Amino acid sequence: MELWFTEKHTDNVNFSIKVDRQVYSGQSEFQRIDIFDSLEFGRFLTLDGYMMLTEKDEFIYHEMIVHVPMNVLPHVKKVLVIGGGDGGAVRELVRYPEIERIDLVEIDEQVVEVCKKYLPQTAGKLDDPRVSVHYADGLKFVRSRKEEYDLIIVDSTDPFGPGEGLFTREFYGNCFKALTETGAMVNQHESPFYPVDAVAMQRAHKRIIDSFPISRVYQAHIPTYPSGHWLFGFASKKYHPVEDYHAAGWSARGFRTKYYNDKIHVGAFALPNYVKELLEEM
Ligand code: AAT
Repeated sequence: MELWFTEKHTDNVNFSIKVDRQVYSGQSEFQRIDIFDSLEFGRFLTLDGYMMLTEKDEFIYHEMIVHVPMNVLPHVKKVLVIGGGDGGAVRELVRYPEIERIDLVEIDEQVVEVCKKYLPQTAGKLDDPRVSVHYADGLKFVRSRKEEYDLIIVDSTDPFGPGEGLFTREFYGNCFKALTETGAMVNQHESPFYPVDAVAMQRAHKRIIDSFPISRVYQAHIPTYPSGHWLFGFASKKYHPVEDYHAAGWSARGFRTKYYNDKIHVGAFALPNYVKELLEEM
Protein backbone atom coordinates (compact mmCIF):
# COMPACT_ATOMS: atom_id res chain seq x y z
CA MET A 1 0.00 0.00 0.00
CA GLU A 2 1.32 3.43 -0.95
CA LEU A 3 0.46 6.62 0.92
CA TRP A 4 0.75 10.00 -0.85
CA PHE A 5 0.54 13.62 0.31
CA THR A 6 -1.02 15.80 -2.38
CA GLU A 7 -1.27 19.58 -2.49
CA LYS A 8 -3.39 21.29 -5.12
CA HIS A 9 -1.17 23.90 -6.75
CA THR A 10 -3.87 25.00 -9.19
CA ASP A 11 -7.25 23.57 -10.17
CA ASN A 12 -5.37 21.61 -12.82
CA VAL A 13 -2.06 20.78 -11.14
CA ASN A 14 -1.32 18.58 -8.15
CA PHE A 15 2.00 18.13 -6.38
CA SER A 16 2.48 14.80 -4.59
CA ILE A 17 5.11 13.25 -2.34
CA LYS A 18 5.13 9.60 -1.43
CA VAL A 19 4.81 9.31 2.32
CA ASP A 20 6.70 6.75 4.32
CA ARG A 21 4.64 7.34 7.47
CA GLN A 22 2.55 9.96 9.19
CA VAL A 23 4.39 11.18 12.27
CA TYR A 24 1.90 13.65 13.77
CA SER A 25 -1.54 15.03 13.14
CA GLY A 26 -3.32 17.62 15.26
CA GLN A 27 -5.76 20.47 15.14
CA SER A 28 -4.82 23.71 16.90
CA GLU A 29 -7.00 26.72 17.53
CA PHE A 30 -5.76 28.12 14.22
CA GLN A 31 -5.02 25.31 11.81
CA ARG A 32 -4.50 21.63 11.15
CA ILE A 33 -0.89 20.57 11.70
CA ASP A 34 0.63 17.46 10.11
CA ILE A 35 4.10 15.96 9.98
CA PHE A 36 5.08 13.22 7.55
CA ASP A 37 8.21 11.26 6.75
CA SER A 38 9.14 10.75 3.12
CA LEU A 39 12.03 9.12 1.33
CA GLU A 40 12.67 11.96 -1.11
CA PHE A 41 12.26 15.06 1.09
CA GLY A 42 12.79 13.68 4.58
CA ARG A 43 10.38 14.90 7.24
CA PHE A 44 7.93 17.64 6.24
CA LEU A 45 5.44 19.97 7.92
CA THR A 46 2.09 20.96 6.46
CA LEU A 47 -0.47 23.43 7.82
CA ASP A 48 -4.07 23.04 6.64
CA GLY A 49 -2.68 20.71 3.98
CA TYR A 50 -0.20 23.27 2.59
CA MET A 51 3.51 22.57 2.51
CA MET A 52 5.50 24.70 4.94
CA LEU A 53 8.88 23.02 4.87
CA THR A 54 10.74 19.81 4.18
CA GLU A 55 14.03 18.78 5.76
CA LYS A 56 15.54 18.42 2.30
CA ASP A 57 14.94 21.90 0.87
CA GLU A 58 14.21 24.22 3.84
CA PHE A 59 17.79 25.50 3.75
CA ILE A 60 17.05 27.40 0.55
CA TYR A 61 14.16 29.36 2.01
CA HIS A 62 15.74 30.02 5.41
CA GLU A 63 19.15 31.01 4.10
CA MET A 64 17.62 33.38 1.57
CA ILE A 65 15.22 35.03 3.97
CA VAL A 66 18.01 35.69 6.52
CA HIS A 67 21.42 36.08 4.86
CA VAL A 68 20.27 38.50 2.17
CA PRO A 69 19.17 41.24 4.61
CA MET A 70 21.89 40.41 7.16
CA ASN A 71 24.57 41.16 4.58
CA VAL A 72 23.10 44.49 3.52
CA LEU A 73 22.18 46.10 6.83
CA PRO A 74 25.03 47.20 9.07
CA HIS A 75 24.79 46.75 12.85
CA VAL A 76 21.73 44.54 13.15
CA LYS A 77 21.14 44.14 16.86
CA LYS A 78 17.45 43.57 17.25
CA VAL A 79 15.38 41.37 14.93
CA LEU A 80 11.66 40.62 14.78
CA VAL A 81 10.55 37.39 13.10
CA ILE A 82 6.83 37.13 12.39
CA GLY A 83 5.56 33.59 11.84
CA GLY A 84 8.40 31.12 11.45
CA GLY A 85 7.41 28.95 14.42
CA ASP A 86 9.40 26.10 12.88
CA GLY A 87 12.55 27.98 13.94
CA GLY A 88 14.37 27.79 10.59
CA ALA A 89 14.85 31.55 10.25
CA VAL A 90 15.94 31.81 13.89
CA ARG A 91 18.51 29.05 13.32
CA GLU A 92 20.18 31.14 10.60
CA LEU A 93 19.92 34.39 12.60
CA VAL A 94 21.63 33.08 15.74
CA ARG A 95 24.77 32.49 13.68
CA TYR A 96 25.37 36.26 13.77
CA PRO A 97 27.10 37.20 17.03
CA GLU A 98 26.17 40.89 16.69
CA ILE A 99 22.46 40.11 17.04
CA GLU A 100 21.52 40.78 20.65
CA ARG A 101 17.84 39.97 20.60
CA ILE A 102 15.38 38.08 18.43
CA ASP A 103 11.63 38.36 19.05
CA LEU A 104 9.73 35.54 17.36
CA VAL A 105 6.02 36.24 17.07
CA GLU A 106 4.16 33.09 16.16
CA ILE A 107 0.37 32.90 16.32
CA ASP A 108 0.23 29.17 17.00
CA GLU A 109 1.99 27.73 20.06
CA GLN A 110 1.23 24.21 18.86
CA VAL A 111 3.38 24.72 15.74
CA VAL A 112 6.37 25.57 17.94
CA GLU A 113 5.78 22.62 20.26
CA VAL A 114 5.35 20.16 17.40
CA CYS A 115 8.47 21.46 15.60
CA LYS A 116 10.56 21.29 18.77
CA LYS A 117 9.55 17.68 19.15
CA TYR A 118 9.65 16.45 15.57
CA LEU A 119 11.78 18.91 13.60
CA PRO A 120 14.92 19.62 15.64
CA GLN A 121 16.74 20.46 12.39
CA THR A 122 14.83 23.75 12.22
CA ALA A 123 13.63 24.24 15.81
CA GLY A 124 16.94 23.39 17.48
CA LYS A 125 17.99 27.00 18.13
CA LEU A 126 14.73 28.34 19.55
CA ASP A 127 16.20 28.00 23.04
CA ASP A 128 19.10 30.36 22.29
CA PRO A 129 19.19 32.92 25.14
CA ARG A 130 18.79 35.82 22.69
CA VAL A 131 15.44 34.45 21.44
CA SER A 132 12.08 35.38 23.01
CA VAL A 133 9.04 33.58 21.65
CA HIS A 134 5.73 35.48 21.78
CA TYR A 135 2.48 33.71 20.97
CA ALA A 136 0.51 36.45 19.28
CA ASP A 137 -0.88 37.62 15.97
CA GLY A 138 1.93 39.44 14.17
CA LEU A 139 -0.56 41.98 12.84
CA LYS A 140 -1.45 43.05 16.38
CA PHE A 141 2.08 42.73 17.77
CA VAL A 142 3.60 45.34 15.44
CA ARG A 143 0.85 47.91 16.05
CA SER A 144 2.45 49.10 19.28
CA ARG A 145 6.13 48.98 18.23
CA LYS A 146 8.05 52.14 17.36
CA GLU A 147 11.58 52.33 15.91
CA GLU A 148 12.57 49.20 17.72
CA TYR A 149 13.88 46.66 15.22
CA ASP A 150 16.79 46.79 12.76
CA LEU A 151 15.29 43.96 10.74
CA ILE A 152 11.82 42.43 10.44
CA ILE A 153 11.48 39.03 8.77
CA VAL A 154 7.95 38.09 7.74
CA ASP A 155 8.08 34.30 7.53
CA SER A 156 4.37 33.78 7.18
CA THR A 157 1.88 31.37 5.70
CA ASP A 158 0.12 32.35 2.49
CA PRO A 159 -2.44 35.19 2.37
CA PHE A 160 -5.42 33.20 3.54
CA GLY A 161 -6.28 31.83 7.00
CA PRO A 162 -4.22 33.21 9.91
CA GLY A 163 -1.58 34.70 7.58
CA GLU A 164 -4.01 36.96 5.73
CA GLY A 165 -3.43 40.02 7.92
CA LEU A 166 0.32 39.86 7.24
CA PHE A 167 -0.26 40.91 3.63
CA THR A 168 -2.21 44.08 4.40
CA ARG A 169 -1.35 47.74 3.99
CA GLU A 170 -1.90 48.28 7.71
CA PHE A 171 0.64 45.60 8.55
CA TYR A 172 3.34 46.94 6.20
CA GLY A 173 2.80 50.48 7.50
CA ASN A 174 3.20 49.29 11.08
CA CYS A 175 6.35 47.34 10.16
CA PHE A 176 7.76 50.57 8.71
CA LYS A 177 7.08 52.35 12.02
CA ALA A 178 8.51 49.46 14.04
CA LEU A 179 11.84 49.67 12.19
CA THR A 180 14.80 51.85 13.18
CA GLU A 181 15.78 54.58 10.71
CA THR A 182 18.09 52.28 8.74
CA GLY A 183 15.90 49.18 9.09
CA ALA A 184 14.44 46.83 6.51
CA MET A 185 11.70 44.24 6.21
CA VAL A 186 12.03 41.00 4.28
CA ASN A 187 8.99 38.89 3.50
CA GLN A 188 8.09 35.66 1.76
CA HIS A 189 6.53 37.09 -1.34
CA GLU A 190 4.68 34.18 -2.99
CA SER A 191 5.27 32.80 -6.47
CA PRO A 192 5.03 34.59 -9.81
CA PHE A 193 4.31 31.53 -11.90
CA TYR A 194 0.73 30.33 -11.49
CA PRO A 195 -1.80 33.16 -11.86
CA VAL A 196 -3.55 32.24 -8.59
CA ASP A 197 -0.31 32.93 -6.68
CA ALA A 198 0.86 35.79 -8.89
CA VAL A 199 -2.24 37.85 -8.12
CA ALA A 200 -1.49 37.64 -4.38
CA MET A 201 2.14 38.46 -5.07
CA GLN A 202 1.25 41.55 -7.12
CA ARG A 203 -1.18 42.80 -4.51
CA ALA A 204 1.39 42.42 -1.73
CA HIS A 205 4.06 44.09 -3.84
CA LYS A 206 1.91 47.14 -4.55
CA ARG A 207 1.24 47.60 -0.85
CA ILE A 208 4.91 47.26 0.07
CA ILE A 209 5.99 49.76 -2.61
CA ASP A 210 3.52 52.26 -1.19
CA SER A 211 4.90 51.77 2.34
CA PHE A 212 8.70 51.81 1.82
CA PRO A 213 11.06 54.09 -0.19
CA ILE A 214 13.21 51.17 -1.39
CA SER A 215 11.51 47.97 -2.41
CA ARG A 216 13.04 45.14 -4.45
CA VAL A 217 12.13 41.54 -5.15
CA TYR A 218 14.50 38.57 -5.24
CA GLN A 219 14.05 34.94 -6.08
CA ALA A 220 15.09 31.40 -5.22
CA HIS A 221 14.05 28.00 -6.41
CA ILE A 222 12.27 25.97 -3.78
CA PRO A 223 11.27 22.55 -5.12
CA THR A 224 8.35 21.92 -2.74
CA TYR A 225 6.54 25.28 -3.10
CA PRO A 226 4.10 25.82 -5.99
CA SER A 227 5.99 25.92 -9.31
CA GLY A 228 9.31 25.78 -7.44
CA HIS A 229 9.91 29.45 -8.25
CA TRP A 230 9.63 31.60 -5.13
CA LEU A 231 10.01 35.30 -4.47
CA PHE A 232 11.07 37.35 -1.46
CA GLY A 233 10.56 41.06 -0.89
CA PHE A 234 13.25 43.39 0.44
CA ALA A 235 11.71 46.66 1.66
CA SER A 236 14.03 49.19 3.19
CA LYS A 237 14.26 52.69 4.63
CA LYS A 238 17.84 53.45 3.60
CA TYR A 239 19.95 50.58 2.29
CA HIS A 240 19.69 49.14 -1.19
CA PRO A 241 19.94 45.33 -1.29
CA VAL A 242 22.51 45.22 -4.10
CA GLU A 243 24.25 48.62 -4.08
CA ASP A 244 24.84 48.44 -0.33
CA TYR A 245 25.84 44.79 -0.25
CA HIS A 246 29.46 44.21 0.75
CA ALA A 247 30.76 40.88 -0.45
CA ALA A 248 33.93 41.21 1.59
CA GLY A 249 31.93 41.32 4.82
CA TRP A 250 30.20 38.06 4.00
CA SER A 251 33.45 36.31 3.01
CA ALA A 252 35.14 37.45 6.20
CA ARG A 253 32.52 35.68 8.29
CA GLY A 254 33.46 32.31 6.85
CA PHE A 255 29.93 30.91 7.32
CA ARG A 256 29.16 27.64 5.60
CA THR A 257 25.92 27.82 3.65
CA LYS A 258 24.31 25.39 1.25
CA TYR A 259 22.53 27.86 -1.04
CA TYR A 260 23.41 31.49 -0.31
CA ASN A 261 26.70 32.88 -1.55
CA ASP A 262 28.24 36.02 -2.88
CA LYS A 263 27.07 35.69 -6.47
CA ILE A 264 23.62 34.43 -5.46
CA HIS A 265 23.12 37.56 -3.34
CA VAL A 266 23.45 39.81 -6.37
CA GLY A 267 22.05 37.37 -8.93
CA ALA A 268 18.86 36.69 -6.98
CA PHE A 269 17.75 40.27 -7.67
CA ALA A 270 17.95 39.70 -11.45
CA LEU A 271 14.40 38.81 -12.39
CA PRO A 272 12.97 37.14 -15.49
CA ASN A 273 11.15 39.50 -17.85
CA TYR A 274 7.71 38.10 -17.13
CA VAL A 275 8.24 38.65 -13.40
CA LYS A 276 9.44 42.22 -13.97
CA GLU A 277 6.33 42.84 -16.05
CA LEU A 278 4.06 41.45 -13.34
CA LEU A 279 5.70 43.75 -10.81
CA GLU A 280 5.61 46.79 -13.08
CA GLU A 281 2.00 46.20 -14.12
CA MET A 282 0.83 47.31 -10.72
N1 AAT B 1 9.65 28.80 7.70
C1 AAT B 1 8.82 28.32 6.67
C2 AAT B 1 7.49 28.00 7.21
C3 AAT B 1 6.45 28.86 7.16
S1 AAT B 1 5.31 28.68 8.39
C4 AAT B 1 4.66 30.23 8.73
C5 AAT B 1 4.17 30.36 10.17
O1 AAT B 1 3.45 31.59 10.27
C6 AAT B 1 3.22 29.28 10.69
O2 AAT B 1 3.82 28.63 11.78
C7 AAT B 1 1.96 30.03 11.11
O3 AAT B 1 1.36 29.52 12.29
C8 AAT B 1 2.51 31.44 11.32
N2 AAT B 1 1.50 32.50 11.18
C9 AAT B 1 0.46 32.56 10.33
N3 AAT B 1 -0.23 33.69 10.52
C10 AAT B 1 0.37 34.38 11.52
C11 AAT B 1 0.11 35.61 12.18
N4 AAT B 1 -0.93 36.38 11.81
N5 AAT B 1 0.95 36.00 13.16
C12 AAT B 1 2.00 35.23 13.52
N6 AAT B 1 2.30 34.04 12.94
C13 AAT B 1 1.49 33.62 11.95
C14 AAT B 1 6.24 29.78 6.01
C15 AAT B 1 5.73 28.98 4.88
C16 AAT B 1 5.63 29.73 3.58
C17 AAT B 1 4.72 28.97 2.67
C18 AAT B 1 4.84 29.40 1.28
N7 AAT B 1 3.92 28.69 0.43
